[in-house]
Amino acid sequence: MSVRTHYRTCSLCEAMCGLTLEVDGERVVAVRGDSDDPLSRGYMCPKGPAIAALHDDPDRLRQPLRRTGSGWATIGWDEALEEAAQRIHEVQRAHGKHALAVYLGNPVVHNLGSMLYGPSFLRALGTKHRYSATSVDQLPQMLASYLMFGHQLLLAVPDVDHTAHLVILGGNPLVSNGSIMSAPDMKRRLAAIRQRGGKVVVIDPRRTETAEVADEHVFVRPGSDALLLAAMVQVLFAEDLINLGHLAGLVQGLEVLGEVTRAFTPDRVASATGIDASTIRRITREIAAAPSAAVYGRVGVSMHPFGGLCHWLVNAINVLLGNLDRRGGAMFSLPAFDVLGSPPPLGVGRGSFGRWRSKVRGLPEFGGELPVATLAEDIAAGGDEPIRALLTIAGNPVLSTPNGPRLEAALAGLESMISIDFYLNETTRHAHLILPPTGPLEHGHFDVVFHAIAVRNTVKYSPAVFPAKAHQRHDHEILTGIERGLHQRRNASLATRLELRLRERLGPERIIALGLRAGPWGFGGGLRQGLRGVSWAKLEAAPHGIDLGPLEPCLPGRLPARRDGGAARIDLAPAALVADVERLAAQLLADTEVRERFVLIGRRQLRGNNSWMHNVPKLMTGKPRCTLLMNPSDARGLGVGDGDSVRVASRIGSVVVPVELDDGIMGGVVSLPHGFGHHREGTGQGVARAHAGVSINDLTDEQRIDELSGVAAFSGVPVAIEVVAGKPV
Ligand SMILES: Nc1nc2c(c(=O)[nH]1)N[C@H]1C(S)=C(S)[C@@H](COP(=O)(O)OP(=O)(O)OC[C@H]3O[C@@H](n4cnc5c(=O)[nH]c(N)nc54)[C@H](O)[C@@H]3O)O[C@H]1N2
Ligand SMILES: Nc1nc2c(c(=O)[nH]1)N[C@H]1C(S)=C(S)[C@@H](COP(=O)(O)OP(=O)(O)OC[C@H]3O[C@@H](n4cnc5c(=O)[nH]c(N)nc54)[C@H](O)[C@@H]3O)O[C@H]1N2
Ligand code: SF4
Ligand SMILES: [Mo]
Repeated sequence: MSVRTHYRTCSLCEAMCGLTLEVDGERVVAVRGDSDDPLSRGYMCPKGPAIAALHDDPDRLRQPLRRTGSGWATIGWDEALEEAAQRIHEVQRAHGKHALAVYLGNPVVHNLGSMLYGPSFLRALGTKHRYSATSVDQLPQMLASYLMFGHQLLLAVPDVDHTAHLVILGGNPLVSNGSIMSAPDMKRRLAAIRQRGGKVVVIDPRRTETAEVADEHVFVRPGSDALLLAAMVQVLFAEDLINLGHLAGLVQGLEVLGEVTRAFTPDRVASATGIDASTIRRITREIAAAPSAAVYGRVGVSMHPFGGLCHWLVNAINVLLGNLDRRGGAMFSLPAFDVLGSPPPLGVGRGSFGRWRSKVRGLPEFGGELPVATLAEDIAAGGDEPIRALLTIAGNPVLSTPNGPRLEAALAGLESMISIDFYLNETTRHAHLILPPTGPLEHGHFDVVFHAIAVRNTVKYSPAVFPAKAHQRHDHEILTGIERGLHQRRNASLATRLELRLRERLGPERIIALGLRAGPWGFGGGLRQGLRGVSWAKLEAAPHGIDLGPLEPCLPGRLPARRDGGAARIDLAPAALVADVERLAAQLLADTEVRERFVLIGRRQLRGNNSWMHNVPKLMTGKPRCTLLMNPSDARGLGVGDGDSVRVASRIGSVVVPVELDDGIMGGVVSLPHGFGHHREGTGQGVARAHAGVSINDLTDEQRIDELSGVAAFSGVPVAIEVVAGKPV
């Protein structure tokens, strides 16, 4: 057999690394970083080669499964799609359209077909019980963008390749490879900042891998960042450091921002944050004095009790110093397929907030979704509009959302559950029907989302490495297949059926081609790409991708017009955020009370990807990774040594886990990685089971949320720790 070479964007995380795959027949025989990829320039992480193992994994499902009395039966696609439509139809007819809940997992945003076909599919389902990984992740960041800039996807990305000063709060890009900042090879990019004479500061309860290569690391008490950021804003006002620069004519709410942060002086927040007042003043002054600077906050300040306030204040600091939309500051990408500039169905709408509320706690809808921290209680609530069925797409909420065990119990009681996923995991094992789509190498790939939040404008399409076999279906084909079944059962109008037919005929690639022509680098817009701009033909002729250059200033053009018809504005003091400051002030007062002995935070690992990819043998070699990081002085106090087992208990449950001593973690803070807990019966991932670990979300509390946004507050869950007699389990 002759070996073929394929160039491809890795779709496993946000970094979009270019991979070079050597393929022999049905097998990938070698994977290297593609040095000609304009974004990743040869970098890849250990998960890149693992894409080959995913392809070969014998545990990966390739045909639909139906639950039987004694296990699972393989069924054909026609039958499976009919059954899925029938199950959804029956539940919605009997109990109303909201009786179906949907959970969309993280890989949806990495899948071309799901991204383009998901929105219309969800509209066809018509349920307001939509949940997704957004509410255990970036929801507050999107909320801040929606309220301040007028669009949920106008997410500012640090211009790492030009900045003179980068401040990272609650992100560990050396391990996560950058998030809402697609930036492969962050180690080199951070080193370049320092080589240019710039500075990198990391603010984190743990001296992370990123902190190790930074100029300065500042410990912060988990959950206290909004106080720190408010104090930084206070310093900017008090010391007259504000310099709006080119943003001056665009900003409103400056005085209100100054007023509501006035009380949060560095001295007042020092004890609660664990950072002394002089350090807070100095790091703020340094940001203000830098020729350009970007403050960047990610999941550690997003899945946080004050996630919304954190991201508001991060944006505010960038605006107050004129660093938003300026080279070296926090900038906006301009993707060739413009998911935020295009109207639906090519693009995503500007957003919405609070149009409806969750059944029990009354938490607000955002962008058409409810916070997943409410899913289990919403199922249990019953009532007029009960949830009786669940559809999960590319998700594992039993391991990924707060209080997994409560959700697990709720799933067991559903009338119907359907999962679109190629693994039998801790969640899909509860389904009545599992519909497995093609794997990452079996469909074409174009990043619809991540080009919009990348540190450089590039564009790339990767065709399927292995064409799908007759017995396989892509995610978008599964979605349209179910939709068609629903149309038949609902006697849908001819127009509705024709619209679906058109979408089926088009396919994701043609939709991208249309979007590229209509987009900012297409006809008319992309002069630098030749007179005719970026087109599908050009993309196909450029297998490594096309470089569109560094991020460029784009305001005010990119700000959507206001709904009231007024001129576009950056709002520094949106009412919903200002109103939440009262809750922050209460946190400051509460700080004088006795503190919990320990608080729990999470961490990511280079060789893992949320709750999946623990079934790839090569990624699971070496010492067990699901350990509880603990500061040696805390360990001495408890009388535990490295490797000893402890029981960690929270309000909702307890787990037993080995301790790993780490002097890089703050005293009183312990850390567990998320996505483990593969011991549950009835899953189909043998390798993962052999490295089961425990799930951090058997400890996290679904009642602990950011009350503004409803995002799960994983940062700083109070836990008690006790030594387990005997040696490690
Ligand atoms: N305590 C704590 N909990 C967390 C986090 C944390 O830091 N701490 N992180 C949170 C974050 S940021 C996120 S994003 C969530 C992620 O959590 P989830 O949204 O549950 O997503 P994953 O764990 O990535 O689950 C992926 C599932 O998708 C399937 N899959 C992969 N690719 C495809 C595909 O192309 N199509 C389909 N149909 N299925 C596919 C895999 O087989 C796997 O079963 O976890 C969150 N949970
Ligand atoms: N290898 C790998 N890469 C991934 C993933 C993965 O599972 N594995 N997941 C992907 C996904 S879905 C996402 S969303 C991104 C996330 O990417 P990142 O946001 O970079 O996520 P983490 O690496 O979890 O870094 C979060 C940091 O926040 C810190 N932290 C915790 N609590 C607090 C707090 O209260 N305040 C502050 N200041 N810091 C706090 C933690 O110590 C940790 O260092 O990563 C993506 N990339
Ligand atoms: S960092 Fe790793 S997982 Fe992420 S895109 Fe690159 S190779 Fe893939
Ligand atoms: Mo995420």
